[in-house]
Amino acid sequence: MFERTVVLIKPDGMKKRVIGEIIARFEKAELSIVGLKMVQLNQNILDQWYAHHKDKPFFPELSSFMMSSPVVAMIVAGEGAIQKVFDICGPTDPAEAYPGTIRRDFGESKGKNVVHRSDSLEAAEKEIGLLFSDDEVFA
Ligand code: FUP
Repeated sequence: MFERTVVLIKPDGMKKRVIGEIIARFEKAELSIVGLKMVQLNQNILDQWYAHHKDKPFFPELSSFMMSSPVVAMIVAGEGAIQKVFDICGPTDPAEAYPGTIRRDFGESKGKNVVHRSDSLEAAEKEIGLLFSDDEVFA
């Protein structure tokens, strides 16, 4: 199924200067970038983005980290994009990820794990709505 998913390059990824490397991995997997920009996240967006984590003890730290620098936001699209992007990024904890995944190769911890990717089609559509206007989306 043709799907869209949202990837954020988090502040730790921005600092490591791996934007190009990350995009290249998606493109090499036959996925397309159909929306791309830099964004400064704020608390209002993060409250909605991480609504399912709002009561978790790590939420305040997660929020302040996500606002600590601008991030790159992109919409990655293609056949089976949700699963493909999951596989390319690896699991939340870089220590549990396979070598060759973005999180294993560049991540440091569950918090500093370089990228966000949508959990599901529903999450992707919600995230696209939070960050992109209609004229910024090209598929
Ligand atoms: P993921 O879907 O892999 O981004 O992971 P989650 O939705 O479970 O978590 C969202 C973010 O919360 C992670 F990217 C980092 C942060 N987090 C922590 O900082 N500590 C934790 O124990 C779990 C998640």
